[in-house]
Amino acid sequence: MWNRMKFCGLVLVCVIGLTDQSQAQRKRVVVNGTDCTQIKTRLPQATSGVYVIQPAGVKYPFKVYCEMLVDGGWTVFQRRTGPEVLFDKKWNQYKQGFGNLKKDHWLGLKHIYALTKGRKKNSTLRVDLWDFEGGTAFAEYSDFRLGNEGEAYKLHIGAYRGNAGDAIRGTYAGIDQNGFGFSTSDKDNDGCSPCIFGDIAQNDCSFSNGGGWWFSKCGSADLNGDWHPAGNNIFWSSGIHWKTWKGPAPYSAKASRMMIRSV
Ligand SMILES: *[C@@H]1O[C@H](CO)[C@@H](O)[C@H](O)[C@H]1NC(C)=O
Ligand SMILES: *[C@@H]1O[C@H](CO)[C@@H](O)[C@H](O)[C@H]1NC(C)=O
Ligand SMILES: [Ca+2]
Repeated sequence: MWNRMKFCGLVLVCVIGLTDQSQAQRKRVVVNGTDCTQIKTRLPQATSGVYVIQPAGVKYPFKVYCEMLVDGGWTVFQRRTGPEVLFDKKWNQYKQGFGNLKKDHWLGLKHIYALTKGRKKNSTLRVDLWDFEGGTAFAEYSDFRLGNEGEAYKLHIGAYRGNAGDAIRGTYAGIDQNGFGFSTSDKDNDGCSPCIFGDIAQNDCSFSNGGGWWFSKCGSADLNGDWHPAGNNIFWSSGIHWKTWKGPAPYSAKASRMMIRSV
């Protein structure tokens, strides 16, 4: 270190050299892996919790909650369990993320994009749902990825499997959310201008359904609406809805979780 400083011609160069070095040191200490799947593969005894990850090709590390299950490490990007964290938020908050990683949160579209971008990336999306009667259901999709911000983080999913039904593709034709951009109350990509539902003309799915989502003529899935308590959780237009699982009366789930595993 002393030698380096002694031979530095310019003070500026010395300062840059030192800054670079301390950043490299900080990274070596803090980053646990490229995603939760890699952390679990490298260290099978790793337990569920908050980790720092840095996907390949992404400049900045960020924190995520890893669900370490027997079938691998899953990077959680959405969790709902109660009313504390409001999901009625605008575009920038859905982009950056909000909530508490250990509890209810949305990881952020820019982070989900970072986790799934790149030609060689192949991620599985898993949706877990809990009802108020003790039941659970899940949906899994292969080939999950998002478009970039210029494409409004449009949703791409492949084949479905599970027992919750394929609510992303919808309970009837023409409301498939696959391929649709993300909408919030201040960013409209919902395909309604307006949509006609019975005698209601609907312009803004984000406003009526609540929260941000990949709405397509609204559609059958929206896990970012308002959370409702037991006994008062049916018939709300804004809820935690997966209508291929519970319907046709809109049933708002007790809890939900969305997460990805790299293949
Ligand atoms: C993750 O990184 C933190 C901070 O460097 C470290 O304390 C922890 O042991 C790491 N966890 C694993 C599973 O590698
Ligand atoms: C991604 O992985 C799934 C499951 O292994 C496979 O079925 C699918 O064909 C893969 N897709 C691509 C584009 O490689
Ligand atoms: Ca609209």
